[in-house]
Amino acid sequence: MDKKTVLSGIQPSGSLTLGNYIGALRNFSDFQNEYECYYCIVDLHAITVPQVPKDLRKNTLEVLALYLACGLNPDKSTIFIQSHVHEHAELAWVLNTITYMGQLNRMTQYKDKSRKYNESINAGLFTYPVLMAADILLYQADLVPVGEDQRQHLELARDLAIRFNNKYSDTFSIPEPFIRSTGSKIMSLQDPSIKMSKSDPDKNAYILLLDDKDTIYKKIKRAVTDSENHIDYNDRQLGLKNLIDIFSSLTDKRTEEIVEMYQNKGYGEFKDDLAEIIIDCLEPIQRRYKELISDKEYLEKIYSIGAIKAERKANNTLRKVYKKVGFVPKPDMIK
Ligand code: AQP
Repeated sequence: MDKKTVLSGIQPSGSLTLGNYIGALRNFSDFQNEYECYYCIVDLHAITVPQVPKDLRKNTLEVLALYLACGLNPDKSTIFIQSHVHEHAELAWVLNTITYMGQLNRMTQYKDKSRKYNESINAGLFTYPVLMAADILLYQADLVPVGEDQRQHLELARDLAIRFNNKYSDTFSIPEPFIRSTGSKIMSLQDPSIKMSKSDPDKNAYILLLDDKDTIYKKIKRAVTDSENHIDYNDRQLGLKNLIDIFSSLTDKRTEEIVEMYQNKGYGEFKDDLAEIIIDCLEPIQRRYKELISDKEYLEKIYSIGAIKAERKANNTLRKVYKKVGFVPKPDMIK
């Protein structure tokens, strides 16, 4: 039987956070044995908000090294850089023509980001979810591991796949999101009403996968809690709830168990233990990352092979799409 396909990606729009790890990256390697996996670094998405070119290049390699350090195996998964596979932009164009403006207007990420970057709102930011649909549909993905914030974009990808299939005949698989019940939305450590984001201007709002021990310890100590001074998991104590979610995600302990463990103990002790748990989780990743990031030749080999493998599958889908919409096939001699 054919293996089902998994696809996911992360933007190299900064250094990766614990939110990116818990919500998405840590799940990636789980699929490698049973699925055909495609994991990309979505640099085309990253330029929908302002980027410094040399930082974008650096961050792209950093994300690649982190993918590998977090357990992605290039012999099992296809790991590539989105801009190396031109089919993404081409399929996005075709999908743009069957996407309703009203659907894009409803996207909460677009609303949030256009508030945040109000001086540089561009058409790319608006059509970002269409490009994401193209990323997914090109590989005929069945499953897409993402954080909760991407659920709405996944819905659009499903919608566009169904619309295209109905209009032109069966072409795309209909993707399902894979979103865990715990840790799918890690919140800012400074404002637990908003998501932890790598582009947050407040460095204390997030923990980076590459933060050193002292920094992690300090950021957890400074994390906003409340004055109730009683460990509990509820919507009144949102800061604490978020910290318990992080604890639970990294230890696989249920939130009730954690609350029980810290009855009659102070926030200080809880935070000390949490910082230790995060440090222990990140330590082996950071060690492996340091080796990988200094071996540029190896990284280049990985993303070159990845691009060839990804393009093979992407091109196969795009050719079908072009044929179905009525484009004249390109003669072999100019392929
Ligand atoms: N706080 C989070 N909790 C759980 N999952 C999260 N993800 C992001 N933040 C959290 C998941 O990480 C994957 C990659 O995200 P992305 O970089 O492609 O885009 P994003 O969701 O916009 O992430 P950021 O960190 O907030 O980036 P910026 O600041 O550049 O916008 C996705 O699966 C996402 O759900």
